[in-house]
Amino acid sequence: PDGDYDYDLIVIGGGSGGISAAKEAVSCGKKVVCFDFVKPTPLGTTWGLGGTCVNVGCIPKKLMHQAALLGHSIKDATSFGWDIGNCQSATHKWEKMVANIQDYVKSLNFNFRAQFIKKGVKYENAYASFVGPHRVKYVNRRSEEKEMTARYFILATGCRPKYMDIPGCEYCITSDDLFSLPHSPGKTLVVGASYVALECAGFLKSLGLDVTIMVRSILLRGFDQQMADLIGKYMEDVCDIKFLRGFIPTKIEKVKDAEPGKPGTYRVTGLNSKDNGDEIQVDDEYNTILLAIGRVPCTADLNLNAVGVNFDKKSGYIKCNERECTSTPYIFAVGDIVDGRPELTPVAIRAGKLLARRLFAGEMTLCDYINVPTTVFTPLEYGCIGLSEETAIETYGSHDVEVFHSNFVPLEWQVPHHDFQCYAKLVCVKSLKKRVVGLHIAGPNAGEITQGWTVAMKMFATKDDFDSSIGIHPTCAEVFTTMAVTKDSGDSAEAEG
Ligand code: FAD
Ligand code: NA7
Repeated sequence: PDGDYDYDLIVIGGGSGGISAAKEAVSCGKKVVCFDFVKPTPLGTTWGLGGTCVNVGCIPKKLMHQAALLGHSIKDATSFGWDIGNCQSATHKWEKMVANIQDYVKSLNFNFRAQFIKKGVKYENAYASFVGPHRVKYVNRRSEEKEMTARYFILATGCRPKYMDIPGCEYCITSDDLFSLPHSPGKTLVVGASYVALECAGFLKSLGLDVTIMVRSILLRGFDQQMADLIGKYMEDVCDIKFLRGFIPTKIEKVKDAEPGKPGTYRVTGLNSKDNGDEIQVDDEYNTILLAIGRVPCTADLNLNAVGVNFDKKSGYIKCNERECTSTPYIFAVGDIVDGRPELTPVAIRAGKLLARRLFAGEMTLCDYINVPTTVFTPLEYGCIGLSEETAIETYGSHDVEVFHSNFVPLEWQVPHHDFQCYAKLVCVKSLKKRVVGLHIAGPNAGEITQGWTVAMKMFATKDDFDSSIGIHPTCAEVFTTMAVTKDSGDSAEAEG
């Protein structure tokens, strides 16, 4: 390595951002070490190399969403002539799903370790924190402590779920426990209305469980609220998920102990903002209480004060400039811990890779955080790119924003007679030749649909560009090529056949 350091680069955190940066840095010929250590959850859950996405995020979540979709497909199949016995009473085996998904996750953990070996990244399964300039100490599972130095540092320690300070919180689980839970969660109360809360509630209900969501205020804060409400309506009306709106939990009591292979039973007391502040029992009992009330950046235990890295003491987020640099010139940060960045795996991967190339390959390209697409994998998927309608109006003024929209019922829903109206809209700015600044769709396969349009949005496509693109018939995605009705017109947004 350059100078008197042990390594050119120390990466703290072996998740989406850290692994990407470490691999790219060794490709540039540098000597690199990556620390990854998972502190167990209060329940004792822990996992292997790869971070949140692989172990307790995107991957197991999407696979459980797939398990849920298959359940619905089994039911639809009969309308298309399949005779699959008494499918209406098809039951789901949680244990089998979890075992197979966890086998796959373990294969990914193994692959990450194999890639590190092949590429020459040194992997340390140890918890790292700063002891002084350019120097960390690291502690492994056996509590052995060592120190190491490097020229540069990349922090990519990610976030972990928040817990609540209420009596009985110790009985709750989070998404960190759910995906490897050894038994079915049973009757479940999901607390929170973030995308994590709604996705988990969605697949649990579709797998046949009794599910209630406790919502403090609105669904999907930060997302387009018209779309959020539509997703909620589908979950409530079509999936039959119960919503307790305006509630927060205040107390959880154990009614019955968990037994091997079976969850316990807990009574939840909640406070309803509409009930004059009186505490009320929200339901008799739940087997599982899943907290999904937000996530906290893992920065508090890095001893950042020892190296002068500024971070928000309350939220834990680190402020970085456009080059991913912290307030200390040789320390950088990527991924979920960076203030104001979309908390998504592909964003962390791209930021880590570009940062390594700027540090070690003389490149200049910055990570572009504009028009990042995302999808919420609720039973009815919601995909979006760019601005919500609210943010577009805040940014450009309502006089300059035109929204084109369309309801549609997917062709594949017609034969089994699902009559829920899916919905898509394009948020355009009139003074920019109707540039599309927001694209939103709630419908089947929204994730797959949304990805492709990202290229168009990156190229500043206008409504005319969408109109002159030819659709693929019969698909849901073609809705974006035929949108003729504006919200302002007040005309029906129902698609014509
Ligand atoms: P992480 O992947 O969290 O990795 C950080 C790693 O650092 C962890 O392994 C951690 O244990 C380790 N670590 C922390 N501190 C230390 C230390 N001091 N020393 C050593 N190691 C340390 N994103 C999507 O794009 N699509 C999705 O569908 C999606 N679904 C999600 C579903 C859920 C339930 C959750 C929770 C997240 C989801 N995400 C999704 C978000 C995505 O997982 C994160 O944005 C991404 O993992 C962030 O990567 P990261 O590198 O910042 O951190
Ligand atoms: P968010 O987006 O931080 O949302 C947290 C959710 O949990 C939200 O619905 C909150 O309701 C709710 N919440 C928070 N505290 C409580 C308490 N004490 N009681 C009840 N409900 C509560 O969630 P994530 O961290 O999962 O999302 C991470 C990022 O991914 C986020 O930046 C998104 O942009 C994408 P509220 O709306 O505040 O009333």
